Amino acid sequence: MLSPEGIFEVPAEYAEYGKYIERLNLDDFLKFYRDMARIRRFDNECTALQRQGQMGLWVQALGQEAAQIGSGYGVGPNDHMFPSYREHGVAITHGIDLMSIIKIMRGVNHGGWNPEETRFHLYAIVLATQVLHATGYAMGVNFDGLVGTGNPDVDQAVITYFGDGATAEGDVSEALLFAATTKAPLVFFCQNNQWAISSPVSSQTVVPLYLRGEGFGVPGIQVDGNDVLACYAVTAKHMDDARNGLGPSLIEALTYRVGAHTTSDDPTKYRPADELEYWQARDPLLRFEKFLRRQGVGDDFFEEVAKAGDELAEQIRAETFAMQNPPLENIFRHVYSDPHPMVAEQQAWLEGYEASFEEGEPS
Ligand SMILES: Cc1ncc(C[n+]2csc(CCOP(=O)(O)OP(=O)(O)O)c2C)c(N)n1
Repeated sequence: MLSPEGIFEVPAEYAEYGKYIERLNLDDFLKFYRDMARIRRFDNECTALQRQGQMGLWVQALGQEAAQIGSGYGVGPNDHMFPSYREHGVAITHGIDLMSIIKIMRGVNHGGWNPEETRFHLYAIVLATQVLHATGYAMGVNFDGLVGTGNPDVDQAVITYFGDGATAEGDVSEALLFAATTKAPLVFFCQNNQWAISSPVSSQTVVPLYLRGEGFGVPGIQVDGNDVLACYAVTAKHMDDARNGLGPSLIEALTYRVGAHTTSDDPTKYRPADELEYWQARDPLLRFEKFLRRQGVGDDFFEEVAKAGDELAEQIRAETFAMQNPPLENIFRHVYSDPHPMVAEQQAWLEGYEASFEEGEPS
């Protein structure tokens, strides 16, 4: 759809998706670009902060900005999102405070946001668990009759994000089956970034991943995951279909993890350099910049975006360095909804242990 030269065209057989792009105006395009640039700047700054000891770990989304910003904007205002651990781009399209992501990676917050307020659920480190959580949630939406009423204030859909590696977990197959048999309003969004740490996608599947759902009755579509407009259109259409009662579907976004798996990984040990070069030539921001310049967008805009990125980075750094450790009792606060004697015992022990430092070395 979007060529490396920035020329945009919707093939005739995908005209129904093209309608979603026709509704967009230049302001929407600029918003997409701003957010892709913003999340990339955030990502690079967080990598630097981790290297300086401010976070235990950082998980980069470099190269996946179009898949995340495009799909994020395809999710409606009532819909719920169940991310994995790399979806910082989706998070900003729904107003999540970026500092709450840093708090998780710093280990001072167990979740960082309240799904009741944001509809963006907790990051899931245990692969594919969120896919089952999303399926259960979507089944509940169905049971509550919040699908296909035709009332846009009522109808809801659910989207879940997972990687190519996660598809090898039984959880994804179970989720596809439950979603299909209950006609759950759920979009499975697989970011196929070609690698699961050091395992290539060829070790996870021998057929394209978008076909994985067919045997379960979940139709799939493959999209250029480095094309923000295509990702937006495909997600928006499939979320509309789910909300309207047409059941689940699977989107495979073909993209590439340009950075390391996490700051604990060194991809030069297992990834061929020419593969990286191939994908860097298809960088989602560069492609979209070419598209915008064709629309007459000039240097002023790109300079403004770069300046905003510097300001964001400065703010993130200042807030991270100023971050205080939260009260110790937070660790125990959300284990159970009601008090539990074993949790109380553990809390008392930890408080005593911490207090022993004030008196000298712990015994
Ligand atoms: C159940 C489980 N098994 C193994 C791991 C260790 N692990 C963390 S990330 C990862 C690779 C995931 O790859 P993919 O699903 O493609 O997502 P990506 O990280 O590339 O976005 C593995 C094996 C885990 N977190 N959870």
